[in-house]
Amino acid sequence: MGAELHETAKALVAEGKGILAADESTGTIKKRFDSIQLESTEDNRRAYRELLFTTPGVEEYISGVILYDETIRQSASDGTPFPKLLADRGIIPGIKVDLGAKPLALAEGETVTEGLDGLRERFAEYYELGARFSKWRATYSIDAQRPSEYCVWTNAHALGRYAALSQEAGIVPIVEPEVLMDGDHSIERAAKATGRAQQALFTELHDQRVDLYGTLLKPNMVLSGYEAGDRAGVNEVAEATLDVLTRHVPAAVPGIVFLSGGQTDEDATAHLNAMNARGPHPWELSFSYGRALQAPAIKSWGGDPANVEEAQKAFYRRAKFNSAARTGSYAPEMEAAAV
Ligand code: 5MM
Repeated sequence: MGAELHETAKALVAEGKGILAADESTGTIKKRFDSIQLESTEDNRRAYRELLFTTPGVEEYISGVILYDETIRQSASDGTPFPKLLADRGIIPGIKVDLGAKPLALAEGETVTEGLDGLRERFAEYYELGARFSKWRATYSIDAQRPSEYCVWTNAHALGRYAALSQEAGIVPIVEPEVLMDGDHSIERAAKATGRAQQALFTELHDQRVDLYGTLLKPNMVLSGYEAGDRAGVNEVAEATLDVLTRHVPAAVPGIVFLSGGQTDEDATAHLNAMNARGPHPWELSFSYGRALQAPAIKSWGGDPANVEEAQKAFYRRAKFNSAARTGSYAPEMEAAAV
């Protein structure tokens, strides 16, 4: 089983490829649809995911897709189940298994991610449905008192339990400790909090016998708070993020797949590019973007079947640019050129 996990983890960060996070829960996808004045019905959600998953040529840049519980059970309009449709194109199906970040008891303003109860049985079912990797996201806020050590360790412990169960089921875990960038904090503060969360996470993964060669890390980049006055530029972000990763992420981890966390799509690409331009690194540096891969596509689509082709082109473009960012060969001027 170890060998299979290692192969899957490596395939997810294969040269020039990254992951599409299409695991928006029902509440989150409703917010995305609200922005295009579209009702969030099951069929609209299905149609939107079909648009993404059938984008011509995107398999050149996308190694895997993170699905949501509803989506892994849905099918394309020709009746092909989504996991099969993806696997037939050489894209690995994945599944988000956490049940969301909930208020952490006795810790105002902090959260703990739920979903461990019954997880072994859910993993067995997801494996049958075709999932070969999974994801669990913990969130941490920054302010004068936060993140607390209590929040950091509670989430690290849950991430460890999740990752161990995932590997037991033959499914590669993607551990996602997301330090949120809301607030006016400095990039130094973000670096400290991000490093702290990662250090605790790798302690728990080690103690809970998780095989790092069969695990991927999905971290935030280290940025100034979104409301900070003088925000750090691309080079500073790349250097601060690399510094934190070098200090806290063991080289046994085959790949680091960043989240975009509310950055503009172009910023998310430029930051990844700047980090890879400073390579080689001990791990592959790739992407697992939700918003930064989908934002232009959802806008072009607007819920109208007549716009499917345009929307697919928009998604393809972002996938292609992020693929270029994997080798440090992206340039912002490419945005102006037709793809
Ligand atoms: C796509 O958003 C995912 C699901 O979020 P909810 O569970 O809150 O609905 C999220 O986990 C996502 O996979 C990551 O946070 C990365 O997405 P972004 O948009 O930050 O790149």
